[in-house]
Amino acid sequence: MNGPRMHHYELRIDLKVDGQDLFAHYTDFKIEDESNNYRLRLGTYSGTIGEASSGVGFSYSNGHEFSTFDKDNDARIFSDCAVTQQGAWWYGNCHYHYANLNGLWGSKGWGGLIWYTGSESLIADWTEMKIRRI
Ligand SMILES: [Ca+2]
Repeated sequence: MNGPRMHHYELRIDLKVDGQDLFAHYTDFKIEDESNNYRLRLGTYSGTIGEASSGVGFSYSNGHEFSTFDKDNDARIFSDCAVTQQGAWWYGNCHYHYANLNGLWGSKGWGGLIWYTGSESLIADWTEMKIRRI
């Protein structure tokens, strides 16, 4: 084998929504290197928060590069989603409402810690992302 040994990680996201504890789990979690703008790679979802399809929730960000206010790596040509949504994230075409856990803490609206399940938009009061080597 050439190069460093590749380890595999799983990801768990915990959220508190209106006092209720919810979670999302992904079988694989990988962030590509700087030359790939820290592109996100996610495995299969399971959990209690809900993702009706792979295009919503955090799975929406799968395959997207990481954007910050000074590094616009999103798929939207004429704006910087990290600026307009006030938080760095793996944005695509600024569909921040699918999931944005780097939104404005304490905001109860679209700019908050939002998660779209496919049928409803949840605003979290608290979130935590944890990885574990598998
Ligand atoms: Ca852009």
